[in-house]
Amino acid sequence: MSKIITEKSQKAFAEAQNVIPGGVNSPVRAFGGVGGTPIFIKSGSGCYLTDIDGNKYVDYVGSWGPLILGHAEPRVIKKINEAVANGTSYGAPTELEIKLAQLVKEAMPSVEKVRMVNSGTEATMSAIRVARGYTKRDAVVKFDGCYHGHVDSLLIQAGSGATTLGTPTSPGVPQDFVKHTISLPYNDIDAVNEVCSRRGKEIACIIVEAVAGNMGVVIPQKGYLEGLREITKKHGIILIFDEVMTGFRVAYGGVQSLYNIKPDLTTLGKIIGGGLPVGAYGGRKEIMDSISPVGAVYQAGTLSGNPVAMTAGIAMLEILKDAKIYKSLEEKSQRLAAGMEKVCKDAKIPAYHTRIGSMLCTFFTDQPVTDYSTAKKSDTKRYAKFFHGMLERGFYFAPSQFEAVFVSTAHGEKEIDATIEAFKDVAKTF
Ligand code: KE4
Repeated sequence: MSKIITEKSQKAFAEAQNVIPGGVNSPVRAFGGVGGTPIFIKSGSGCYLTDIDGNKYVDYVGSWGPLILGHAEPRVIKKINEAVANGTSYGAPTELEIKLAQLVKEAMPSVEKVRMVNSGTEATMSAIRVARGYTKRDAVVKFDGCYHGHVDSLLIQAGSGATTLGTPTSPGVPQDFVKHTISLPYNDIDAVNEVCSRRGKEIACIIVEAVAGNMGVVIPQKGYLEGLREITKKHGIILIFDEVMTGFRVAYGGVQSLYNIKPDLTTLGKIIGGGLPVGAYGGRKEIMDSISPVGAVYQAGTLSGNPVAMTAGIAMLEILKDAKIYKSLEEKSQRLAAGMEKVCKDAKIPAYHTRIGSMLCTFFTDQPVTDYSTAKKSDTKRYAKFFHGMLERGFYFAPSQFEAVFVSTAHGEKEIDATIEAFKDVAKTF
Protein backbone atom coordinates (compact mmCIF):
# COMPACT_ATOMS: atom_id res chain seq x y z
CA MET A 1 0.00 0.00 0.00
CA SER A 2 1.53 3.35 -0.97
CA LYS A 3 1.83 5.74 1.94
CA ILE A 4 -0.30 8.83 1.34
CA ILE A 5 1.59 12.09 0.79
CA THR A 6 0.91 14.41 3.71
CA GLU A 7 3.63 16.99 3.15
CA LYS A 8 1.30 19.98 3.05
CA SER A 9 -0.70 18.77 6.08
CA GLN A 10 2.51 18.35 8.05
CA LYS A 11 3.61 21.87 7.13
CA ALA A 12 0.18 23.28 7.97
CA PHE A 13 0.14 21.42 11.29
CA ALA A 14 3.53 22.89 12.24
CA GLU A 15 2.28 26.37 11.37
CA ALA A 16 -1.05 25.86 13.13
CA GLN A 17 0.66 24.84 16.36
CA ASN A 18 2.39 28.25 16.51
CA VAL A 19 -0.91 30.08 16.72
CA ILE A 20 -3.54 27.56 17.89
CA PRO A 21 -3.17 25.32 20.98
CA GLY A 22 -2.30 21.88 19.63
CA GLY A 23 -2.90 23.26 16.13
CA VAL A 24 -6.61 22.49 16.35
CA ASN A 25 -9.82 24.13 17.46
CA SER A 26 -11.12 20.97 19.05
CA PRO A 27 -8.74 18.55 20.78
CA VAL A 28 -9.83 15.21 19.35
CA ARG A 29 -8.94 16.44 15.82
CA ALA A 30 -5.22 16.48 16.70
CA PHE A 31 -4.86 12.68 16.33
CA GLY A 32 -3.69 12.46 19.98
CA GLY A 33 -5.63 9.23 20.34
CA VAL A 34 -4.03 7.54 17.33
CA GLY A 35 -0.71 9.32 16.80
CA GLY A 36 0.58 10.94 13.64
CA THR A 37 -0.22 14.25 11.96
CA PRO A 38 -3.80 15.36 11.41
CA ILE A 39 -4.77 15.80 7.78
CA PHE A 40 -5.87 19.31 6.82
CA ILE A 41 -9.02 19.33 4.74
CA LYS A 42 -9.48 21.32 1.56
CA SER A 43 -13.04 20.29 0.66
CA GLY A 44 -15.87 17.84 1.15
CA SER A 45 -18.35 16.51 -1.36
CA GLY A 46 -20.91 13.77 -0.78
CA CYS A 47 -19.22 11.06 1.32
CA TYR A 48 -15.76 12.24 0.34
CA LEU A 49 -13.17 14.54 1.92
CA THR A 50 -10.15 15.86 0.01
CA ASP A 51 -7.10 17.04 1.97
CA ILE A 52 -4.66 19.80 1.07
CA ASP A 53 -2.23 17.25 -0.43
CA GLY A 54 -4.96 16.09 -2.79
CA ASN A 55 -5.68 12.77 -1.06
CA LYS A 56 -9.33 11.71 -1.20
CA TYR A 57 -11.06 9.78 1.58
CA VAL A 58 -14.41 8.16 2.21
CA ASP A 59 -15.49 10.06 5.33
CA TYR A 60 -17.08 8.27 8.30
CA VAL A 61 -16.73 11.22 10.71
CA GLY A 62 -19.17 13.52 8.91
CA SER A 63 -18.06 16.48 11.03
CA TRP A 64 -18.87 14.33 14.14
CA GLY A 65 -22.47 13.78 13.15
CA PRO A 66 -24.12 16.80 11.46
CA LEU A 67 -23.55 15.68 7.86
CA ILE A 68 -26.12 12.89 7.64
CA LEU A 69 -26.72 13.95 4.02
CA GLY A 70 -23.00 14.07 3.21
CA HIS A 71 -20.81 17.09 2.47
CA ALA A 72 -22.08 20.10 0.46
CA GLU A 73 -25.55 18.65 -0.10
CA PRO A 74 -26.67 20.71 -3.14
CA ARG A 75 -30.17 21.56 -1.80
CA VAL A 76 -28.78 22.70 1.55
CA ILE A 77 -25.98 24.71 -0.05
CA LYS A 78 -28.44 26.41 -2.42
CA LYS A 79 -30.61 27.54 0.51
CA ILE A 80 -27.57 28.76 2.46
CA ASN A 81 -26.34 30.80 -0.52
CA GLU A 82 -29.79 32.40 -0.89
CA ALA A 83 -29.90 33.18 2.85
CA VAL A 84 -26.41 34.72 2.94
CA ALA A 85 -27.43 37.16 0.18
CA ASN A 86 -29.94 38.62 2.67
CA GLY A 87 -27.28 39.19 5.32
CA THR A 88 -25.79 36.88 7.92
CA SER A 89 -27.24 38.03 11.25
CA TYR A 90 -29.71 40.58 12.54
CA GLY A 91 -29.79 40.09 16.31
CA ALA A 92 -33.55 40.34 15.98
CA PRO A 93 -36.27 37.68 15.64
CA THR A 94 -36.98 36.13 12.23
CA GLU A 95 -39.66 33.76 10.95
CA LEU A 96 -36.91 31.26 10.21
CA GLU A 97 -36.51 30.66 13.96
CA ILE A 98 -40.23 29.90 14.25
CA LYS A 99 -39.98 27.46 11.35
CA LEU A 100 -37.05 25.50 12.81
CA ALA A 101 -38.65 25.46 16.25
CA GLN A 102 -41.87 24.08 14.72
CA LEU A 103 -39.95 21.37 12.84
CA VAL A 104 -38.25 20.28 16.08
CA LYS A 105 -41.57 20.32 17.94
CA GLU A 106 -43.30 18.23 15.23
CA ALA A 107 -40.46 15.68 15.28
CA MET A 108 -40.26 15.45 19.08
CA PRO A 109 -43.65 16.06 20.79
CA SER A 110 -41.91 16.18 24.20
CA VAL A 111 -40.40 19.49 23.05
CA GLU A 112 -43.26 21.92 23.60
CA LYS A 113 -40.97 24.96 23.45
CA VAL A 114 -37.37 25.23 22.27
CA ARG A 115 -34.59 27.81 22.53
CA MET A 116 -31.86 27.99 19.86
CA VAL A 117 -28.21 28.40 20.88
CA ASN A 118 -24.91 27.94 19.02
CA SER A 119 -23.51 24.60 20.14
CA GLY A 120 -24.35 21.39 21.95
CA THR A 121 -22.35 22.63 24.92
CA GLU A 122 -24.49 25.75 25.18
CA ALA A 123 -27.57 23.58 24.95
CA THR A 124 -26.61 21.26 27.80
CA MET A 125 -25.22 24.08 29.96
CA SER A 126 -28.49 25.99 29.56
CA ALA A 127 -30.68 22.93 30.13
CA ILE A 128 -28.88 22.23 33.42
CA ARG A 129 -29.35 25.84 34.50
CA VAL A 130 -33.06 25.86 33.73
CA ALA A 131 -33.49 22.51 35.53
CA ARG A 132 -31.79 23.95 38.61
CA GLY A 133 -33.76 27.21 38.38
CA TYR A 134 -37.08 25.42 37.94
CA THR A 135 -36.60 22.82 40.71
CA LYS A 136 -34.55 25.09 43.02
CA ARG A 137 -32.24 22.10 43.54
CA ASP A 138 -28.48 21.99 42.88
CA ALA A 139 -27.37 18.39 42.31
CA VAL A 140 -26.98 16.98 38.78
CA VAL A 141 -26.54 13.32 37.84
CA LYS A 142 -24.57 12.36 34.74
CA PHE A 143 -23.00 9.07 33.64
CA ASP A 144 -19.36 7.95 33.33
CA GLY A 145 -18.22 8.13 29.71
CA CYS A 146 -21.07 10.35 28.59
CA TYR A 147 -19.97 13.66 27.11
CA HIS A 148 -22.24 16.69 27.11
CA GLY A 149 -19.81 19.30 25.79
CA HIS A 150 -17.24 21.19 27.82
CA VAL A 151 -19.63 22.44 30.51
CA ASP A 152 -17.63 22.97 33.74
CA SER A 153 -19.95 20.97 35.95
CA LEU A 154 -20.14 18.07 33.49
CA LEU A 155 -16.42 17.59 32.82
CA ILE A 156 -16.42 14.71 35.28
CA GLN A 157 -15.67 11.26 33.88
CA ALA A 158 -16.48 12.80 30.49
CA GLY A 159 -16.19 10.77 27.29
CA SER A 160 -15.15 11.78 23.76
CA GLY A 161 -11.92 13.76 23.54
CA ALA A 162 -11.73 14.13 27.33
CA THR A 163 -11.32 10.35 27.59
CA THR A 164 -9.25 9.96 24.42
CA LEU A 165 -6.71 12.50 25.67
CA GLY A 166 -6.69 11.23 29.23
CA THR A 167 -8.51 14.03 31.08
CA PRO A 168 -12.03 12.70 31.70
CA THR A 169 -12.09 15.01 34.70
CA SER A 170 -10.65 18.29 33.52
CA PRO A 171 -8.20 20.48 35.44
CA GLY A 172 -9.33 24.10 35.67
CA VAL A 173 -12.73 23.22 37.09
CA PRO A 174 -12.88 24.29 40.77
CA GLN A 175 -14.09 21.64 43.21
CA ASP A 176 -16.95 24.02 44.10
CA PHE A 177 -18.24 23.79 40.54
CA VAL A 178 -18.49 20.02 40.62
CA LYS A 179 -19.48 19.30 44.20
CA HIS A 180 -23.09 19.08 43.04
CA THR A 181 -22.28 16.68 40.19
CA ILE A 182 -22.82 12.95 40.71
CA SER A 183 -21.42 10.65 38.02
CA LEU A 184 -22.72 7.08 37.94
CA PRO A 185 -22.00 4.04 35.75
CA TYR A 186 -24.08 4.00 32.54
CA ASN A 187 -26.63 1.18 32.22
CA ASP A 188 -26.74 0.62 36.02
CA ILE A 189 -30.30 1.46 37.06
CA ASP A 190 -29.74 0.23 40.64
CA ALA A 191 -27.05 2.88 41.12
CA VAL A 192 -29.54 5.56 40.01
CA ASN A 193 -32.23 4.17 42.29
CA GLU A 194 -29.87 4.12 45.26
CA VAL A 195 -28.68 7.71 44.79
CA CYS A 196 -32.18 9.07 44.15
CA SER A 197 -33.63 7.24 47.17
CA ARG A 198 -30.94 8.85 49.29
CA ARG A 199 -30.64 12.31 47.68
CA GLY A 200 -33.67 12.64 45.42
CA LYS A 201 -34.82 15.88 46.99
CA GLU A 202 -31.46 17.55 46.20
CA ILE A 203 -31.28 16.45 42.55
CA ALA A 204 -32.40 18.94 39.90
CA CYS A 205 -31.86 16.72 36.88
CA ILE A 206 -30.42 13.60 35.39
CA ILE A 207 -28.74 14.19 32.03
CA VAL A 208 -28.09 11.16 29.85
CA GLU A 209 -26.99 10.37 26.33
CA ALA A 210 -30.05 8.22 25.67
CA VAL A 211 -27.79 6.21 23.35
CA ALA A 212 -24.19 6.89 24.33
CA GLY A 213 -21.96 7.95 21.44
CA ASN A 214 -18.95 9.36 23.26
CA MET A 215 -17.38 6.23 24.69
CA GLY A 216 -17.83 4.57 21.35
CA VAL A 217 -21.50 3.67 20.74
CA VAL A 218 -23.07 2.03 23.81
CA ILE A 219 -26.71 0.95 23.65
CA PRO A 220 -28.98 1.35 26.70
CA GLN A 221 -29.85 -2.05 28.14
CA LYS A 222 -33.49 -3.25 28.19
CA GLY A 223 -35.50 -1.21 30.67
CA TYR A 224 -32.73 1.28 31.44
CA LEU A 225 -34.26 4.37 29.86
CA GLU A 226 -37.71 3.40 31.12
CA GLY A 227 -36.19 3.04 34.59
CA LEU A 228 -34.65 6.51 34.40
CA ARG A 229 -38.05 7.94 33.42
CA GLU A 230 -39.82 6.19 36.29
CA ILE A 231 -37.26 7.13 38.97
CA THR A 232 -37.06 10.79 37.88
CA LYS A 233 -40.86 11.07 37.87
CA LYS A 234 -41.01 9.57 41.37
CA HIS A 235 -38.53 12.10 42.79
CA GLY A 236 -39.60 15.18 40.82
CA ILE A 237 -36.25 15.16 39.01
CA ILE A 238 -36.01 16.61 35.49
CA LEU A 239 -34.93 14.00 32.94
CA ILE A 240 -32.77 15.48 30.19
CA PHE A 241 -32.12 13.40 27.06
CA ASP A 242 -28.94 14.72 25.49
CA GLU A 243 -29.77 14.05 21.84
CA VAL A 244 -27.15 16.39 20.40
CA MET A 245 -25.71 13.41 18.51
CA THR A 246 -28.75 11.12 18.23
CA GLY A 247 -31.43 13.71 17.41
CA PHE A 248 -32.52 13.25 13.76
CA ARG A 249 -29.63 10.75 13.47
CA VAL A 250 -30.98 7.42 14.79
CA ALA A 251 -34.49 8.41 13.69
CA TYR A 252 -36.23 11.63 12.69
CA GLY A 253 -37.66 11.81 16.22
CA GLY A 254 -34.40 10.74 17.88
CA VAL A 255 -33.96 8.03 20.52
CA GLN A 256 -37.09 9.22 22.36
CA SER A 257 -39.21 8.24 19.37
CA LEU A 258 -37.61 4.79 19.13
CA TYR A 259 -38.13 4.04 22.83
CA ASN A 260 -41.38 6.01 23.13
CA ILE A 261 -40.12 7.88 26.20
CA LYS A 262 -40.89 11.53 26.90
CA PRO A 263 -37.98 13.28 28.65
CA ASP A 264 -38.73 16.58 30.37
CA LEU A 265 -36.00 18.37 28.42
CA THR A 266 -34.03 17.48 25.28
CA THR A 267 -30.78 18.97 24.06
CA LEU A 268 -30.00 19.05 20.36
CA GLY A 269 -27.23 20.15 18.01
CA LYS A 270 -25.24 18.86 15.01
CA ILE A 271 -27.90 17.84 12.42
CA ILE A 272 -30.35 20.65 13.32
CA GLY A 273 -27.69 23.12 12.17
CA GLY A 274 -27.30 21.47 8.77
CA GLY A 275 -23.52 21.77 9.16
CA LEU A 276 -23.58 25.29 10.63
CA PRO A 277 -23.25 26.13 14.36
CA VAL A 278 -26.57 25.44 16.05
CA GLY A 279 -27.57 23.89 19.36
CA ALA A 280 -30.98 23.86 21.01
CA TYR A 281 -32.70 22.87 24.23
CA GLY A 282 -36.39 22.40 24.72
CA GLY A 283 -39.09 20.50 26.52
CA ARG A 284 -42.10 20.94 28.77
CA LYS A 285 -43.68 24.38 28.42
CA GLU A 286 -43.82 25.09 32.15
CA ILE A 287 -40.08 24.37 32.46
CA MET A 288 -39.06 26.31 29.34
CA ASP A 289 -41.16 29.32 30.41
CA SER A 290 -38.90 29.71 33.42
CA ILE A 291 -36.29 31.12 31.02
CA SER A 292 -35.82 34.84 30.43
CA PRO A 293 -37.60 36.91 29.24
CA VAL A 294 -40.67 34.95 30.43
CA GLY A 295 -39.05 33.57 33.60
CA ALA A 296 -36.02 34.58 35.61
CA VAL A 297 -33.47 31.96 34.49
CA TYR A 298 -31.09 33.89 32.25
CA GLN A 299 -29.64 32.60 28.97
CA ALA A 300 -28.73 34.60 25.86
CA GLY A 301 -26.63 34.57 22.67
CA THR A 302 -25.58 37.10 20.03
CA LEU A 303 -25.84 34.67 17.14
CA SER A 304 -28.53 32.39 18.53
CA GLY A 305 -31.11 31.67 15.82
CA ASN A 306 -29.10 33.47 13.13
CA PRO A 307 -30.84 33.33 9.77
CA VAL A 308 -28.13 31.44 7.85
CA ALA A 309 -27.82 28.61 10.38
CA MET A 310 -31.60 28.43 10.73
CA THR A 311 -31.91 28.16 6.94
CA ALA A 312 -29.37 25.31 6.86
CA GLY A 313 -31.16 23.49 9.67
CA ILE A 314 -34.60 23.92 8.08
CA ALA A 315 -33.28 22.68 4.71
CA MET A 316 -31.71 19.63 6.37
CA LEU A 317 -34.78 18.66 8.41
CA GLU A 318 -37.18 19.22 5.50
CA ILE A 319 -35.15 16.70 3.47
CA LEU A 320 -34.95 14.26 6.39
CA LYS A 321 -38.75 14.18 6.69
CA ASP A 322 -38.68 11.57 3.93
CA ALA A 323 -38.86 8.21 5.80
CA LYS A 324 -37.17 6.48 2.83
CA ILE A 325 -33.95 8.20 3.91
CA TYR A 326 -33.82 6.39 7.25
CA LYS A 327 -34.66 3.10 5.55
CA SER A 328 -31.76 3.57 3.16
CA LEU A 329 -29.42 4.62 6.00
CA GLU A 330 -30.44 1.49 7.90
CA GLU A 331 -29.62 -0.77 4.91
CA LYS A 332 -26.26 0.91 4.23
CA SER A 333 -25.25 0.90 7.90
CA GLN A 334 -26.27 -2.74 8.32
CA ARG A 335 -24.15 -3.61 5.25
CA LEU A 336 -21.12 -1.83 6.70
CA ALA A 337 -21.57 -3.26 10.19
CA ALA A 338 -22.02 -6.82 8.91
CA GLY A 339 -18.94 -6.47 6.72
CA MET A 340 -16.79 -5.12 9.55
CA GLU A 341 -18.02 -7.89 11.84
CA LYS A 342 -17.22 -10.59 9.23
CA VAL A 343 -13.68 -9.29 8.71
CA CYS A 344 -13.03 -9.44 12.48
CA LYS A 345 -14.53 -12.93 12.72
CA ASP A 346 -12.62 -14.34 9.71
CA ALA A 347 -9.35 -12.75 10.88
CA LYS A 348 -10.00 -13.90 14.46
CA ILE A 349 -9.70 -10.33 15.75
CA PRO A 350 -11.42 -9.91 19.16
CA ALA A 351 -14.07 -7.23 18.59
CA TYR A 352 -17.45 -6.12 19.92
CA HIS A 353 -19.74 -4.32 17.49
CA THR A 354 -22.56 -1.93 18.31
CA ARG A 355 -24.96 -0.09 16.04
CA ILE A 356 -28.14 1.95 16.17
CA GLY A 357 -29.29 3.31 12.83
CA SER A 358 -26.40 5.03 11.06
CA MET A 359 -24.27 5.32 14.23
CA LEU A 360 -21.96 2.36 14.82
CA CYS A 361 -18.75 1.27 16.52
CA THR A 362 -16.21 -1.55 16.49
CA PHE A 363 -14.56 -1.97 19.89
CA PHE A 364 -11.32 -3.96 19.71
CA THR A 365 -12.05 -5.99 22.81
CA ASP A 366 -13.04 -9.58 23.57
CA GLN A 367 -15.95 -8.71 25.85
CA PRO A 368 -19.31 -6.95 25.58
CA VAL A 369 -19.20 -3.17 25.99
CA THR A 370 -22.06 -1.91 28.14
CA ASP A 371 -20.52 1.06 29.94
CA TYR A 372 -17.42 3.24 30.35
CA SER A 373 -15.33 0.68 32.23
CA THR A 374 -15.86 -2.05 29.63
CA ALA A 375 -15.37 0.46 26.77
CA LYS A 376 -12.03 1.50 28.25
CA LYS A 377 -10.82 -2.10 28.15
CA SER A 378 -10.64 -1.80 24.34
CA ASP A 379 -7.24 -2.10 22.68
CA THR A 380 -6.58 1.51 21.66
CA LYS A 381 -3.22 0.56 20.11
CA ARG A 382 -5.01 -1.80 17.75
CA TYR A 383 -7.56 0.94 17.07
CA ALA A 384 -4.67 3.28 16.10
CA LYS A 385 -3.40 0.63 13.65
CA PHE A 386 -6.93 0.29 12.25
CA PHE A 387 -7.24 4.06 11.92
CA HIS A 388 -3.94 4.60 10.09
CA GLY A 389 -4.31 1.49 7.96
CA MET A 390 -7.70 2.70 6.76
CA LEU A 391 -6.49 6.29 6.32
CA GLU A 392 -3.62 5.13 4.08
CA ARG A 393 -6.16 3.27 1.99
CA GLY A 394 -8.44 6.32 1.66
CA PHE A 395 -10.96 5.83 4.49
CA TYR A 396 -11.30 8.47 7.23
CA PHE A 397 -12.58 7.18 10.56
CA ALA A 398 -12.69 9.02 13.90
CA PRO A 399 -9.16 9.38 15.33
CA SER A 400 -10.31 7.72 18.56
CA GLN A 401 -11.79 4.42 19.71
CA PHE A 402 -14.22 6.41 21.88
CA GLU A 403 -16.27 7.93 19.06
CA ALA A 404 -18.94 6.81 16.60
CA VAL A 405 -18.80 5.85 12.93
CA PHE A 406 -21.39 7.86 10.98
CA VAL A 407 -22.91 6.67 7.69
CA SER A 408 -24.58 9.27 5.46
CA THR A 409 -27.06 9.08 2.60
CA ALA A 410 -24.12 9.94 0.34
CA HIS A 411 -22.31 6.64 1.11
CA GLY A 412 -23.08 4.18 -1.69
CA GLU A 413 -22.69 0.39 -1.78
CA LYS A 414 -19.50 0.94 -3.79
CA GLU A 415 -17.89 2.95 -0.98
CA ILE A 416 -19.16 0.60 1.73
CA ASP A 417 -17.90 -2.53 -0.04
CA ALA A 418 -14.55 -0.83 -0.71
CA THR A 419 -14.34 0.02 3.01
CA ILE A 420 -14.82 -3.62 3.95
CA GLU A 421 -12.21 -4.75 1.39
CA ALA A 422 -9.74 -2.22 2.80
CA PHE A 423 -10.44 -3.41 6.35
CA LYS A 424 -9.74 -7.00 5.23
CA ASP A 425 -6.32 -5.76 4.08
CA VAL A 426 -5.65 -3.80 7.25
CA ALA A 427 -6.69 -6.74 9.44
CA LYS A 428 -3.75 -8.70 8.02
CA THR A 429 -1.40 -6.09 9.50
CA PHE A 430 -2.78 -6.42 13.07
P1 KE4 B 1 -20.67 20.78 20.85
O1 KE4 B 1 -20.48 21.82 21.91
O2 KE4 B 1 -19.36 20.12 20.46
O3 KE4 B 1 -21.45 21.29 19.63
O4 KE4 B 1 -21.62 19.62 21.44
C1 KE4 B 1 -21.23 18.99 22.64
C2 KE4 B 1 -21.91 17.65 22.73
C3 KE4 B 1 -22.99 17.50 23.57
N1 KE4 B 1 -23.64 16.32 23.68
C4 KE4 B 1 -23.25 15.25 22.95
C5 KE4 B 1 -23.99 13.95 23.09
C6 KE4 B 1 -22.15 15.34 22.06
O5 KE4 B 1 -21.77 14.26 21.34
C7 KE4 B 1 -21.46 16.56 21.94
C8 KE4 B 1 -20.25 16.74 21.04
N2 KE4 B 1 -19.77 15.57 20.39
C9 KE4 B 1 -18.35 15.55 20.08
C10 KE4 B 1 -18.08 14.26 19.32
N3 KE4 B 1 -18.08 13.13 20.15
C11 KE4 B 1 -17.91 16.76 19.33
C12 KE4 B 1 -16.58 16.62 18.64
C13 KE4 B 1 -15.51 17.50 19.26
O6 KE4 B 1 -15.53 17.66 20.50
O7 KE4 B 1 -14.66 18.01 18.48
